[in-house]
Order: sequence, then C-alpha cells, then structure tokens
Amino acid sequence: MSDRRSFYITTPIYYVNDKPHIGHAYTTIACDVLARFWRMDGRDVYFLTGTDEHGQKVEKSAEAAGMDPLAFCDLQSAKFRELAAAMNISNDDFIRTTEPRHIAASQAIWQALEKAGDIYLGSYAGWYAVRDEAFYAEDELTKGPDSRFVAPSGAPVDWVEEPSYFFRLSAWGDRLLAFYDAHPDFILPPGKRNEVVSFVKGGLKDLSVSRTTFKWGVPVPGAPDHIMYVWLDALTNYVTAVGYPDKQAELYQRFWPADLHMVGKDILRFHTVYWPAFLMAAGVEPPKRVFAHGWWTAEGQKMSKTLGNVIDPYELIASYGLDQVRYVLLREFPFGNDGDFSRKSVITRINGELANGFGNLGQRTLSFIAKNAEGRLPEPGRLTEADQALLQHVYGLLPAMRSEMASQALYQALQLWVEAVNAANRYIDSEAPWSLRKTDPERMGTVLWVLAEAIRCLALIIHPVVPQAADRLLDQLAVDSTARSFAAIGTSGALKGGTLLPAPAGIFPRLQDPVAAA
Ligand code: ME8
Repeated sequence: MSDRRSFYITTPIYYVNDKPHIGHAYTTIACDVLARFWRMDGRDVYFLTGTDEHGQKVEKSAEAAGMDPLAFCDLQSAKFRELAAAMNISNDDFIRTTEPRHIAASQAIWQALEKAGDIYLGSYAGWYAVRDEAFYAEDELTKGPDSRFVAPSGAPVDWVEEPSYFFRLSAWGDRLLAFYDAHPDFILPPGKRNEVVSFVKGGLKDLSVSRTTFKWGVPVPGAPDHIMYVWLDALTNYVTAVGYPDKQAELYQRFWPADLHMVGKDILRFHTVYWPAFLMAAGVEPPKRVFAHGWWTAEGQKMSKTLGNVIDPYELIASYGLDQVRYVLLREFPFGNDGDFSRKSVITRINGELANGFGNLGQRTLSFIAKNAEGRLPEPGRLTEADQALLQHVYGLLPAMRSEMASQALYQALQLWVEAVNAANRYIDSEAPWSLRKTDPERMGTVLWVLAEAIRCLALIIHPVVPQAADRLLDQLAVDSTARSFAAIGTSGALKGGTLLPAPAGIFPRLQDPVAAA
C-alpha cells in the first residue's frame, strides 16, 4: 500500500432531470483543478463524480419524456459523462445511483441506521418541494405571487401525507455541534459554518427518510412498499464508490473519510447536517470537509429555463477554448462567493491574463530564441540579482499556492500565479534581450535561459487549471513527460542550456475585444 498522503475529493452527483449547465461545469472543474493539483504534488488522489438518478423529480421527467425511468437515466447520465470528457476532467470513477453496487450500499447504510435504533415507522404530514427533493417546515416557507407557499429556494411545495420511516435526527443536534466544535474546518467558508451551527442550535426535527407514494428509488430493506428518501440514497454515493459496506475494501481503507465534498451552497444542509448525522449513526467516520461554493448568475440575472438564459458549457468551450473556460470560471471572483457571468468581463480577463499575460510571455521568449539563438536554449552565465529575484519568485510559488489550495482559495492561488507572470513580463521588458543581441550576446543568453526556466515553472504550476495549454508550452521547452510534476519545480528540474527546442506556437490566441467589437 502507498504511504503517500491520500486525497479523496467528490463533486455532488447531479440530477439527471435536465441537461448539464455552467453551474455543474463550475463545480466539476473546481474539483478537477484541486485533484490535478494534489496529484501533481505527489498525493494519492481519488476523484469521484456522477449522477443522482432516483426520486420524484427524475421519475416525473422520465414520464414527461415518455420514457421508462432507467432508459431515461441512461440517456441523461451519459450527457454528464460526455461533458466531463469534453472538459478534460480527470475523475477516477463516475458513479450512478442506479448501479447495483450503490443500491446495495444504500440498503446497507439503512440497515446500519435501523440497527442503531435511529429509524422508526411513523407517518409524514408536511410540505415537500419536488424540485429540491426536500421537506420544509411551514415557518421556512413564504407566500409566492399566487399566494401559494414557496420554499426558500423559490421552489413550489406540495402538502404530503403518507406513511414514512423517520430518522431520529432530533437526537443528533448536540453530537453534531460537538463535531463542528472539534473540527473547526469541517464547513467552509466560515460564514457557511455559522449558518449551519445556528440552524442546528435552533433544534432539529426527525427526518422523513422513506416515501410510499411513488416507486422510483431504492427499496427499503424489509419494507417493499417504501423507497428510501432520495437524499439518503444520494449522499451514500460517496461511500459506495470506495466499497462500503466493505470497510476492509482497498479503496475504503485508502480514501475514507473523504477529504473534501465540494458542493454548491444550495445543498449545504444535506451535506453538513444530515450526512454527518447519518454516518455517525451508522458507525462511519464523517468526511473531513464540506466546502460550499457560491452561485453564478448570467449577465446579472438568475439563470432559468423560463428566462432562456442558461449558459451551455459546450457553447462556452466553442467560443473561448476549453482551457480558457476552465481558467476564467475560477478567476472571475473568489471561490465561495456568488458571482456574475458577463461575456465582456470573461473576454477581457482571458485576453489580459492568458493571451497578453502568460501566452505572450511564452511567445516572445520562444520566438526570440528560435530567431536569435538558432532554436537552442542558451547556456546561462553568471546570474544577476534580477535573474535570481525572478527565479526565487517562481520557485516560491509552489508553497504559496499550496497553502491557498489547501483552503480551496482557488482565486487567490491564481492571483499569485498572475503576479509571477507579471513579474516575468516586467523582467523581459527591463532586461530587454533584443537590445543585448549585438552588445552582449552572452548576457542575452542568460536572460533567455532565466525566462525559459521561469516559464517552465509557471507552466507546471498552472498545469492543473489549463492542462492542454501547459503541456503544449512544456513541449516547446522540450520538458520530458516524466518531469511534469511539482517535484520538478526548482533547481532540481532546471532546464539544460544547449537543448534544441521545437518550433514555437502560441497557446492562447487573443479573443476579439468586446469593446472594439461593439
Ligand atoms: O442538488 N452556480 O443536484 P443538481 C453554481 N442531486 N453552481 C451551480 C449552479 C449555479 N448557478 N447551478 C448548479 C443536486 N450548480 C443533487 C446533489 S449530492 C449527494 C446530490 C451546481 O443537479 C452546484 O454544485 O441540482 C450545486 O450544488 C449542484 O450543481 C446542484 O446540482
């Protein structure tokens, strides 16, 4: 077994009632960047994504499509898998909740809860929002324009009365509060943690965990009239994937408890209240962290099918390029905040930081070497203070970015990288290799080597965000594929003078300027 530190990261599993949109792409890309970052940093990473296929919402959508629910799920789940491939997502597994391994794990967790005495039969009478697949107390609801109740998410609610099994959530309040206390970073960002703590302090009610008025779900063991509440089934996916209920399974031993469940703020309560309570009751260790990121709006408006303003990730990739989309989604606003998608701002950022910033740095350096050094990386001479300052800056990026990534501060991590790219662009301007060509070719060679070495490290460290572009640039620096990990950042992996470099080619074309185009 590996003695490398493990890192298990998950996305939410997405409902298959609709096709994937920018929100799903956002969460999955953020997880992919973290997974790739820790992999390149030498950790043993397991990255899970997948689809949530049971429940009333999916059953209704299948019905509306005139399809058998499983055939509908097959079709829709494939769309999420295809999007993951189109976004170059490096997941290790893709789970579907209709798979036999998951049905078995869900039933096993149910039995563990039952055995612990935390499940009892009763009957539910209350409000339910199919869109959220969530129960609501009346004091959480507000009246909509047609004077019908709506959930805090805006979803319509229906009055439901049916026999139901309950989970004794009310008995878990104090233990949850003690757990949050003992694990201050379990819920991030801190504002979200405060929300959850005050919700739990307000008192928890027992939770209805089975339904009897429809059929599309995991049958409750020993009570075939009941199907499991879709959230109990869905949350279990995170342990199914590592082999639960077999706690001796190799993956379970290596990766549970998960290091990070990444979720949107809409599903915070399910992950930070219900999920740790289910797990503790079932005798399973809760995950180490749940990070709730913010919400995208589109050009200042909430995205909705009715408004017709839902942003399609395929369209974005076609318009701006895949790596550019991966980068810009994480760079528009700090991770954890809400933010707005504006095409003008996205284009300005891609042009500023990728095309004119990093792309141009690579292009000017490499084409200068091609033209003025016969395509060979020059040998460095004695390094000046300015040379050393730039190299120290880029070599020091790794520990600085590592500490931002450890708290999921993706925007700040990218900010550090941008500052280093800017420093390298300032260096090329002030060292001006073009004016050294005739006067001091040896010094010109040193400057070019320092630039190439800085670009190598900048490309390696941004690789998790823009893997294809970074690889193209590393190819142009003749960096061996075995030297593309963070261990090669620093003098140990430094470029050898004299290496023949392939012909240079730009990596980030300039997009049409929205202001000029208007
Ligand atoms: O909730 N901005 O699935 P779901 C940012 N099946 N992120 C967004 C977004 C937006 N506008 N819209 C969606 C479910 N997301 C359950 C999860 S997990 C055990 C079960 C992202 O298809 C965000 O990550 O409704 C959000 O939490 C998720 O999609 C909801 O996906």
